Amino acid sequence: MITLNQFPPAFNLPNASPFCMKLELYLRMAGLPYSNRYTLDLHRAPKGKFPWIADEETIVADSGLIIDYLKGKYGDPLDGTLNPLQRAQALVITRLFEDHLYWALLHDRWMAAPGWEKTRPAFFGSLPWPLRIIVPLIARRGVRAELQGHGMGRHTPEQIHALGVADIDALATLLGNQTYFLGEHPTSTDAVAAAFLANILMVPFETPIKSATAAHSNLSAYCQRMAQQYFPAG
Ligand SMILES: N[C@@H](CCC(=O)N[C@@H](CS)C(=O)NCC(=O)O)C(=O)O
Repeated sequence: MITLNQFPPAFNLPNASPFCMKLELYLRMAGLPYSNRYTLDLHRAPKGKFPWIADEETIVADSGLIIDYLKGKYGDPLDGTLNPLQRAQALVITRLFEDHLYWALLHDRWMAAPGWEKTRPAFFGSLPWPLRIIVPLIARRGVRAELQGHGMGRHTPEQIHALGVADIDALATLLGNQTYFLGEHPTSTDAVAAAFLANILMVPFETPIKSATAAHSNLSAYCQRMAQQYFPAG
């Protein structure tokens, strides 16, 4: 049995980490049995980040590398028949979500006041005092440094929002009137897309990127469809 190690759920999402939600969604889409282990302890995480899995004796970290491992061991029911163009599209879409849009999302949650007001209690509210006060300050300092390191954090909030909205507009065009991002069949790219879009649309605070996403009726309908299909109870 696969054990999925991830943060506890927050914001009424299966997971408020888009990478964790992506992997859980992938496991459901691929029909692989798993159990969740919710934890805040990053010390045991092989790369210091969530998600990571234990599959009997095998430990794998990083959502993308875990999916590669799962495909190798259990087969590839979602992406096995993709053609080279679709594989290239999958890579580009995944990189856009994970290596660009993610950083705008991170800014809105951790740096912008409306997001931080909700993020702090949602992520750290269960900690005992005084950790409840200290840990968010340290974590926020770490995220600020990461945003600076990536470069997104060096832009003004207006520039960050313009960059994120441009990503969302491009993604809405790519989805068009298809049922899934690569056509009429779900693929692992939809695990990425649905997890990131839900983590933008379902958070309890308003951002220009959230408004832009909601304004694209194809993206919001897609999110609802994916949630109903793979997280019907949630
Ligand atoms: N490339 C990694 C990214 C994972 C990642 O960034 N996880 C974040 C949560 S969204 C994390 O664990 N952050 C904790 C930290 O950096 O201390 C993956 O695909 O799994």
